[in-house]
Amino acid sequence: EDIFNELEKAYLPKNNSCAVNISGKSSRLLYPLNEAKENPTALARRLGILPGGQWKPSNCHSLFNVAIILPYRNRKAQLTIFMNYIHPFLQAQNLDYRIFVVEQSPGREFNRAKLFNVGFNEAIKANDFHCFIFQDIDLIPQNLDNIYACTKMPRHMSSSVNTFRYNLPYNGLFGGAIALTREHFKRANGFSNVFYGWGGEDDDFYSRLQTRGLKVCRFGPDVAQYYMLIHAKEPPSSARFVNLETGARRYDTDGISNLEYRVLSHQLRPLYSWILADI
Ligand code: NGS
Repeated sequence: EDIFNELEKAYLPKNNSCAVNISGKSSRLLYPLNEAKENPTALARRLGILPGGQWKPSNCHSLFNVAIILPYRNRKAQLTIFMNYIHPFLQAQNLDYRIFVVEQSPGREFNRAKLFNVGFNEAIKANDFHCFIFQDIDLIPQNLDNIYACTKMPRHMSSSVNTFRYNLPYNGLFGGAIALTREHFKRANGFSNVFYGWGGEDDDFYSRLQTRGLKVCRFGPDVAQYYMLIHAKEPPSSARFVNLETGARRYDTDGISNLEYRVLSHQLRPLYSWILADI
């Protein structure tokens, strides 16, 4: 299929549009390894990144206006590796982007899905983003053809991960990294807010999309390749199956529509916008 026709453009500039770098070549991005850790300010300056992790090409009009939402807690080393890698990657794709890291305050178990909802809600206050990438920081995209922009259908971006030997474990997997337009996300009422602890929230979200008539797409396994950074596996939540089974009843009432949280802190850090939320 023609990827170009599948892309949902945020802007339609009359002239001087940025090239869309879908070249068929895999990425070879090399840069000093620990710069994001040792000196994030220097890295931001070198790459021309504005405070809060914002960037756009200066010599052409980007076709895509993208918010990248990363849920976070307690994985500092991975966060710096991710930042080191992702900025040059996104810049090579000529995107107009901003990165949001949404950290969950201490207390309850991690709620990845609700942090995505918070990130979405805060991002749309900040800018008129058209496209949203929701992704885990342990996933490093390996191919520049895997464009961090939205397709006409919601897209599962990480269908080919090294830990699964670059195979898709099951057809309904919609975890890891996904791309949706603002319209798609609103139509699904975002993610469920009730999935505390590991597992199931992505399966629930996939069902939401299906129920709303939103079919998903994937690029080929050679393009959708990711390398997963190693970490200890979380014990799965015991409530996840019950939450999944009862999920359909809550699609309209549990999500963006009833989202409640408190922003405890909001900082424009050199490589990303940091939001600390009590959820
Ligand atoms: C399923 C989980 C998903 C998870 C997927 C892959 O079993 O949330 O495994 O996980 N669903 C349930 O637990 C109901 S992974 O192997 O990548 O850690 O995304």
